[in-house]
Amino acid sequence: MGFIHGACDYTDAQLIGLLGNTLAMASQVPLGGPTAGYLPGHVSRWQGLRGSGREGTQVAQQELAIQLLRDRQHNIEAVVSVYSSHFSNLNAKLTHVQSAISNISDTTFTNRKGIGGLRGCAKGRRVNAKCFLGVKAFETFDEGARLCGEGGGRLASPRGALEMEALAAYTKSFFGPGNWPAWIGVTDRLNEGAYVYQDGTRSALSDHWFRDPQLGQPNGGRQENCVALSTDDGKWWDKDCMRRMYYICEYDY
Ligand SMILES: [Ca+2]
Repeated sequence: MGFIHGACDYTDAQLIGLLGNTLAMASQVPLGGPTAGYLPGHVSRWQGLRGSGREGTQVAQQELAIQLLRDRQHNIEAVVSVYSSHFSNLNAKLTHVQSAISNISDTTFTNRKGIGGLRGCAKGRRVNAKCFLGVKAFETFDEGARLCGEGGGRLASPRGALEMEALAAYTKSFFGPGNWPAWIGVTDRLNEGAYVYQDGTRSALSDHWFRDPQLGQPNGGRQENCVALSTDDGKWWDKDCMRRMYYICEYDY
């Protein structure tokens, strides 16, 4: 935007220099006023000062230069005010855009959950308000969890005997024939011996571990902190989380 006053024909540096020059020249300026070209555009103001009878004095010169700086300052403040307003508007629009992106993200996650639930329940096995879906791809525990999450679900988290029985029956039919280990969403990574689901809640199941005089589970200590099912009998084994094996997702129904 342009400036209104003639004072703004000068830059700040020029005006400050002008004030210095004015003071320096004050003793040399004749009583007749500034010479032609000196303070261009402000001769009329100078002439107004002449009427006060102070022309040619140091005070008049200083007042004129100071007034020019004040005019300039006023215009700078006006410009700053306009830009502040623009920034305020931009900030409001940015907040609006961020809100829209957040809504889209929420909607996308909701859609993913919906699609995952439909797919999981169409191809997998429903029990209570969830559906289990086995995946025949070899992944680490964390990668399996991530892939289940991409579909809006999580690694299978059987809560209670009914869900555990349904999961065992489903995995036997889905992964069979044969016996495979498959990740479910239970670990004791944070606290050895304390088995929790991915949301941090404790597993209340207690009679699901594989029992054997030599190979009784869990037996891996701090080397094995993730739980896999054996797909022929649904028994739990603690395994090294970095091993790659089949995994089972669950989706909300
Ligand atoms: Ca462990």
